[in-house]
Amino acid sequence: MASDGSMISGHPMSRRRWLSTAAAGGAAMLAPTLLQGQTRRRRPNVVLIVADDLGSTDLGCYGAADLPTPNLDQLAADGIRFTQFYVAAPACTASRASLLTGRHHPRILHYGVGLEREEVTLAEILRSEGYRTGIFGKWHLGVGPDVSPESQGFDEFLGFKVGAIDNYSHYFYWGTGARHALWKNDQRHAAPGHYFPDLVTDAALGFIRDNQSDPFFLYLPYNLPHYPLQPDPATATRCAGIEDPARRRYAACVATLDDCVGRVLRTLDETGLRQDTIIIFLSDHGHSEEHDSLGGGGRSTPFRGTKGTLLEGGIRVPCIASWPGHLTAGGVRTQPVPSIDWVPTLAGYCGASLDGLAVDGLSLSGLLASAAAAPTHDALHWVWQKGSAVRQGPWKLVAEGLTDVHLYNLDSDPGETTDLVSVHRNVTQRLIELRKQWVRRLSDDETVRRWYGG
Ligand SMILES: [Ca+2]
Repeated sequence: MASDGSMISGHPMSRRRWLSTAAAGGAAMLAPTLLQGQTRRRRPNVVLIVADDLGSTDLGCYGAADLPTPNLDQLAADGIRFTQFYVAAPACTASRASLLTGRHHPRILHYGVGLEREEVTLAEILRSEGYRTGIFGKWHLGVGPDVSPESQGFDEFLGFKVGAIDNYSHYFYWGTGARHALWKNDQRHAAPGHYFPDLVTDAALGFIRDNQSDPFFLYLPYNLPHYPLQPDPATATRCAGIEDPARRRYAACVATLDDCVGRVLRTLDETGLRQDTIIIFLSDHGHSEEHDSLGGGGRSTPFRGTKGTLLEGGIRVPCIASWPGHLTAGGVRTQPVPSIDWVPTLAGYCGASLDGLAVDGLSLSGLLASAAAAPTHDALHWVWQKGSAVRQGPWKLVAEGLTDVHLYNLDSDPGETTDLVSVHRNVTQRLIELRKQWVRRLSDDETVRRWYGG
């Protein structure tokens, strides 16, 4: 997914150079405050909560009446809910990489390794402004020391770096054998028997309490409702009445996630930090129907598609933004919004400069302030494996390779059921041309050439 390309130009300055420049700027900014002893208005905290494989409409506030999600529903009631929010890719790593950098994923991933060491994350951007940074949960942007959370701007880390673990033994099960996968900062960490969602929520609450007097960035990528489907047993009883066993297992995992988010929200209330805290919640992509998800259970109704597809059910996700006193309570935004816009938006709210960084996202501050604001981008783009998609206005082109092309009108056909290629040939050609232009611009990027083996 990407913008219309207007911001795609040039390469970012080297990471080391940007960080040293930012550090000098941050120190210059802080010095007068310290010297004059003035009380400056507190900069907002940022709490970024990511669900793992949560379906496009799988919250009560998105119409899923059978899922008990009171805390996330309340968060939406207290803030702004997006109805056309798009992640960068229908898979974990690419989606998270773009979310944390504000850049198109083909530019920033070293395939098989992780997020490029040179990329500058939101954690680095905010830390350069004096923020304390913590990640508790699933990293999944690389396992080596050069691509670990601590090398990408996080002061504190508790969690795992791979795609999925057992929630009690903390072992990774994919590949050729089981391996212990729990880390605390740069060290292996043993906590056998401790339920992982509770472990990371406890760490998050400690982080909030420890940083009450200074701004912080708390990144909470939960591993729920991702398989293995291991909900909190007590929470699961609340979903016992759901007839379909796959939906029941999935619902219990979503309810467990909602309980964890509720604990974070209560702690922000108890510490008096809620008014000073921007909370963003989103899913990393649509629900899974992979073999290990035991029949799925997630839904994207009225959309079609799942994790791994560029149909709406793969890339359109729930997203909520809350900042009491700053963002309208109970607001709804219907404009198409890409996840790359959060980095410039949050950097702006936190007073952080992006000078020298070639960020592809655009600030949502105008759109958050006004429901009538124009969309931030003229067109959105996605590329995933051999597939690609372009959205402009109501039109969406979905292609597999260069010749298998489909056109849908999302206003009249959100389920992407009626292919209009033969009816609207001009629109089809226009979107194909937009895709060509975008790929051409991306192809100038060295990382993209590596991604595609060019
Ligand atoms: Ca995922």
